[in-house]
Amino acid sequence: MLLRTQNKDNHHRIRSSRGTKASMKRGPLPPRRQPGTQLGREHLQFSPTMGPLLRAAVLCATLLALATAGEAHASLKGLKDILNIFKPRSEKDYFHNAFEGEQEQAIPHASDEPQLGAALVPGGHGLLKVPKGSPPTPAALDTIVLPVDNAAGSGGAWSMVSENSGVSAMHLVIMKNDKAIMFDTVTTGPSLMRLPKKNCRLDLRSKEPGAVDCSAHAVEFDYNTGAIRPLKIITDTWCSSGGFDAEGNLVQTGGYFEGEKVVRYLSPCATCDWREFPGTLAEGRWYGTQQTLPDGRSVVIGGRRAFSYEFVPAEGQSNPTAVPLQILRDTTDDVENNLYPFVHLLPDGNLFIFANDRSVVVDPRTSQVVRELPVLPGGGRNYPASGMSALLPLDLRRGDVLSPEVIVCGGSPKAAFKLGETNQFPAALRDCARINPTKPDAKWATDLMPVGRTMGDMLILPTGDLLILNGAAKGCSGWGFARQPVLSPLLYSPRQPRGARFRALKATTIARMYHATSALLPDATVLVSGGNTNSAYNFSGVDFPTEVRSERFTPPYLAPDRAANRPQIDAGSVPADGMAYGAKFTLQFASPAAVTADDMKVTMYAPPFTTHGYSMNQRLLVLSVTAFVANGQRYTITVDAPPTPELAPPGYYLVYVVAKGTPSKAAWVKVHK
Ligand SMILES: [Cu+2]
Repeated sequence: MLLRTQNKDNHHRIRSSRGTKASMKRGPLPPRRQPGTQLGREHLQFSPTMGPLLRAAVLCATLLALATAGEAHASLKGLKDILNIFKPRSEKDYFHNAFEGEQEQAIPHASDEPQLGAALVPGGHGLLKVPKGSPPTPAALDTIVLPVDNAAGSGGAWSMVSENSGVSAMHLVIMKNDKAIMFDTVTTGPSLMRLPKKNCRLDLRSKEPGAVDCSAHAVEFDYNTGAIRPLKIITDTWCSSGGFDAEGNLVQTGGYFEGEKVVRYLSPCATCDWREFPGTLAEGRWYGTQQTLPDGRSVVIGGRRAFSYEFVPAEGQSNPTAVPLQILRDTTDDVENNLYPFVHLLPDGNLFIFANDRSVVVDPRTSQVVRELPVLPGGGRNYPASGMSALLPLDLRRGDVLSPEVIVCGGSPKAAFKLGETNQFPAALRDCARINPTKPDAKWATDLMPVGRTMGDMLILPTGDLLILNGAAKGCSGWGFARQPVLSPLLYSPRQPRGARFRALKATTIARMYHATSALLPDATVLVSGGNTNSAYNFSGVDFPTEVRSERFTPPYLAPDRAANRPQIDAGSVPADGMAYGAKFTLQFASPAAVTADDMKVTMYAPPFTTHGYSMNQRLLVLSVTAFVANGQRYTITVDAPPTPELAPPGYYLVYVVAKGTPSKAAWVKVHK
């Protein structure tokens, strides 16, 4: 049976009733709450909705804007769709956005949990067994694996970190205490991890006041042992955003419904849990992008029907207003295609902001648009078209400060989401384009990936190469809207000439499309997790079961035949007071093979917040080596720290020593004034 929805801007539409068994038995729609309803914690309040007069004004303004923008020729139906996207949200709208009918709209409660068919894992401290799956469907077997070019050496290796991470990692981040934080949403229903009985979360959307939900929707995950610690999130983190402050605390913003204006904090410690501040943001940030600024603050940009940006205020404060950002309004098409905008902090302190197929440079200090860049033709690049983007490594030895480059790869044809509604899955985009946004006459330079990819992840590796992984060759983001998972990662070497930059690496066996994530680890391997193209945790009777397995990808640079090249940082030599802007930074390392200064690179990586195929705040700097002293197999290396916080906002970075292309394990280093 095909389920359809009337609402045109529902990106989490349910395709087939097969995938929603668990949710079918959910309770009825919870009663509507009035704005400002007290929810048991004095700072948990629903956001006020716009008054009818204001709504009418916005509608008129939108019509006028569309007409003057030359879109008056749009069909009435198309216009209705667009207006719907621009309409301010109401409570009704939230529920209809997410689920099918009233039966689908309620959040599941504790009594639904046995439906997962899972017994507790003995000694698993609340972990439920992964329910039995069903045989792979034809769609599941239709995958893309590219041949590995072994002439160039190893294609890397895959291994399993955990068969059961408890939650499916829609959001993934690595903390400075060497733990991963993985989280999902409270909207997805029961996960495979339970909160301790006395520490269940208040279910804000249950019809029974005081009802609790004992599913964990976030975990702290030890990527070395697979051990899990449940974390308690109260407000909904569905399709939210995040980054770090200067002290290495996770600052996490937005989400869905009662979560949309929330700012949450999580500190890196063995007993830390979320602290949540509803009502902090001026606008709801559902599918927004967060970026750390040179002053250590975070800026949050965009989100559904949020054509603005705002700075995360000090903890406990709130924002009265946001700063309008016209490009977000201008690039909203009838299925949006401009959510989770790509944002990169440029070396001059300006922000590059890419939405749909357009980009601008904005000065966040003056809120001026400094430059409009040329359109990138070919399709949509942001959610639900979901391409990839990164700021290419800033090589301070080469003067990349003056010519920073942004890369945007893949995505989907603009109509992909609409086509998905009728079971059509167009080929994802193959092109990869680069631009230097600081140049007044900047132009996109385009290259082609071996295969098209939507919902891929793009991580910068410690060597300065990029890793492209996860995603699909057909379709786009949304529940059940993609086909042909691409199982092969690609290595992208930005310094190679066009046409020689891509190399296919060893393929995984696990499809990871919608809501999958990955993260570079301090040991220079990559954690790959998540993936759920269903509306709830669903392990059988669907083309792509919910993924709770976490894998490790070991890139070719750590192949066994390169072990002798691997430098080892002497932890005791890493300055305890971190790295000050513009100062010399010295550390020692050992190397089994003899190395010279010419063999060496020292790089520093800002650990990103990854969700929906985009790693927010990711950046890599290659530092200038100013002294190199060999003493047997031990070496002392001195580099110049980045001179300004525009190059590297304050916070904790992973510093790698790279010898002949093989990175060490990293040291966490605090970068500060
Ligand atoms: Cu999502």
